[in-house]
Amino acid sequence: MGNLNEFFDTGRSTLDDVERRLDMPRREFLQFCATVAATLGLPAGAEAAVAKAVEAAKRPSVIWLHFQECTGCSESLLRAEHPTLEKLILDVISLDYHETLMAAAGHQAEAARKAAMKANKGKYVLVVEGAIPTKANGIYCKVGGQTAIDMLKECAADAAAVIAIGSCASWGGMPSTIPSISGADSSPTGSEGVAKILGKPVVTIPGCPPNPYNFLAAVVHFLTFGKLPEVDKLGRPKFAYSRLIHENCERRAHFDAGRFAMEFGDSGHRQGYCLYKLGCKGPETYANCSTLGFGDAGENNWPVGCGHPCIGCSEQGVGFTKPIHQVAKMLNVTPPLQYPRIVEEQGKAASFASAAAVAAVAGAAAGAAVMLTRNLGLSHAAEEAERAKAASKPFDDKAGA
Ligand code: FSX
Ligand code: SF4
Ligand code: F3S
Repeated sequence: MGNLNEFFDTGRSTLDDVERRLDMPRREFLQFCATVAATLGLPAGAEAAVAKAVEAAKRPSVIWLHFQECTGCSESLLRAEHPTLEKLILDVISLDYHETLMAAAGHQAEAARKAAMKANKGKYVLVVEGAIPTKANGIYCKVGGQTAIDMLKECAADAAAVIAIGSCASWGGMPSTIPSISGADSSPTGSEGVAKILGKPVVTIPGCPPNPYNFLAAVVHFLTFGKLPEVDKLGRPKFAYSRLIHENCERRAHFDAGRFAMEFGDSGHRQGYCLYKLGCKGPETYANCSTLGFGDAGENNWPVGCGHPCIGCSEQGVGFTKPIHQVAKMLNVTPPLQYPRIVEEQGKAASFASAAAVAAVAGAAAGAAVMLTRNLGLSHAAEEAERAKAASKPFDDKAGA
């Protein structure tokens, strides 16, 4: 994949143009550029370069395919409200084929796809949403009489770049779940991700649905630097997927102190304690949900922020595979940036002094491992204490309210 800037066709230039084109105040536009720059992990001041690139962008042609999925990826892109992500995405790319959004249907839609592929041969970006069924020669998903396998191969052949959006397209996602019946060794339709079908790596933006800013940031990176962002071995952009959710979770201090919600609705849950004991998969899931949030609905707008354990929807082998009640595997044990408060109403929190002493003597990672073991042990004790308390006393419904 070379420098794709050469494929863009029209020149556009000023902030006034953008304001008019998007019907969006320049302040909102600049705020959006700052958000994208921050998502990409660019240094302070980089929003100016992003703004310049989006202002002047020559829109790449995008062909967007849908296979086995729920259309949540497209929905998440089109449901952000402030600034209007939908306007921006439709402004920075030329969406030439998208089954859900296009007005055309049937033969007309197929003709539009073929025309876009021909007109932009070797230059278009192929975005794939949904898994590809492979059993029985792929007959479980057909569009216009063509199997998903064939359509994907046909469209990828002349694409300049391929992006798999969502967990389904990235690694099979929910459709690839193996049913828990005896003898089952694959999903009913043998669903696979895009890279597996094409036999080559592609950029993946997993999540069910993925955060729309991660997709948009990848596209804006492309516009700003003329290439897609750096990815890990699974094709995931490093700016979004290089850290565990657990590393930046707002409930992390509770985890480190051994303060856990034991049941949905208990006092710990109401006080915002860590959801590890409820099966949160943040410790084994790589994504930026805990720093980026979803949509534009304000604070805490991500699963854990709303009180639901992360199910690891972006992580192959975790999401849709491990049951929600199963506690997460601790992938790496790092010391927290700061230790939590010492005195708490519930549980037996570790003291700052003991935590710091262990970490200092045993070395940071080893110290954290000791604290982790200790706190998980303490949480069991706290759990027992809470159950005993609940058994002898009626539940206080106002706790933590
Ligand atoms: Fe749905 Fe997309 Fe999940 Fe899959 O998102 S939100 S089932 S990742 O392909 O439409
Ligand atoms: Fe957050 Fe989940 Fe980690 Fe607890 S286990 S700190 S809720 S990511
Ligand atoms: Fe999915 Fe977990 Fe993020 S469930 S949306 S990876 S918090």
